[in-house]
Amino acid sequence: MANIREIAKKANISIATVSRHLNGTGYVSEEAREKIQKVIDELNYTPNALARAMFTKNSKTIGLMVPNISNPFFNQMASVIEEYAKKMGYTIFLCNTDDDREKEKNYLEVLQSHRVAGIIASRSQCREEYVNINIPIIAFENHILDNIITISSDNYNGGKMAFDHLYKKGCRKILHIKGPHVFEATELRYKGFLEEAKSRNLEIDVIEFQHDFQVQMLEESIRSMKSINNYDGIFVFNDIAAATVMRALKKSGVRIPQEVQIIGFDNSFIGELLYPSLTTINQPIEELSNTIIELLIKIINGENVPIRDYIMETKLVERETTLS
Ligand code: XLF
Repeated sequence: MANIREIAKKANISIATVSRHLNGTGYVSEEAREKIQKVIDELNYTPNALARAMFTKNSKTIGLMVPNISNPFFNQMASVIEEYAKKMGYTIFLCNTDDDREKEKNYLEVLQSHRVAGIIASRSQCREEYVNINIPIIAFENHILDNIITISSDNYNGGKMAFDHLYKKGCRKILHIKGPHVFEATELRYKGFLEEAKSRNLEIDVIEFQHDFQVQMLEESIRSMKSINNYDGIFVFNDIAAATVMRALKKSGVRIPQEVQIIGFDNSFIGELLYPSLTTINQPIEELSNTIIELLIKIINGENVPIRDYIMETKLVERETTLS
């Protein structure tokens, strides 16, 4: 059987372009596509993964779509899922969607063409794109369709705990830096935080970040907040964004926690590496990840799994960015 190298040579196109075309990832011009396809037809070529999948009903592969591969929370999640999957005889096909609907749509097609056994869609930005997909799916955080299980942390309660902690530590001029409104999880954190502030009759300020973690953009947003130094307590929607906020504050000479106390959300590994170390709300990453993959494999194996929201408990982790 022909291989990629031969196809590339015969079509006079680079191996990388042929590979992008076969995997359905990245840009390939229409002209190149046509040339490659012509050679594929002539040589009767079938990509390996597909060839294997054609003999069995589907591959022993699970598609894991993460929204932001540079966020430590999703690194940790992917590692736990991969470990569990491996034990169960599956390999993971990792796709980074960048919270981009088009990218996610494209990956969905690629995963289907590779006949993956199941899909984990984290913080999905798509809905109707999933309607006719006949592959078991589990959603993390953002809901997709009524017949798809959604797993998440108790974000609402986490938001409440964050406020409660800052309040108990004496903060009265409080800012919440919330996540993009298309993230269901951070909307719930915001709601819980606001609800708790209302119950104490305290007005808080809120600003929204447009990205989960893109240092430059976060720093630009922070620079445009002239009054960031006026607060004595800040709740940031996740740990990685909190790290960027801390850096900006420290650069402008603000002392943490003496002048401003900070609380993040996730309890990803960077929290402990920061100085001062970050007080945060723990998302049970192991439990979340194990539940996601365990339920998905059950569905793949035809077991009956109740379709509902699975919500895992959050809890406060006190470190040095809040007063002891
Ligand atoms: O989607 C939310 C926002 O960022 C997710 O749980 C995270 O907290 C991960 O950092």
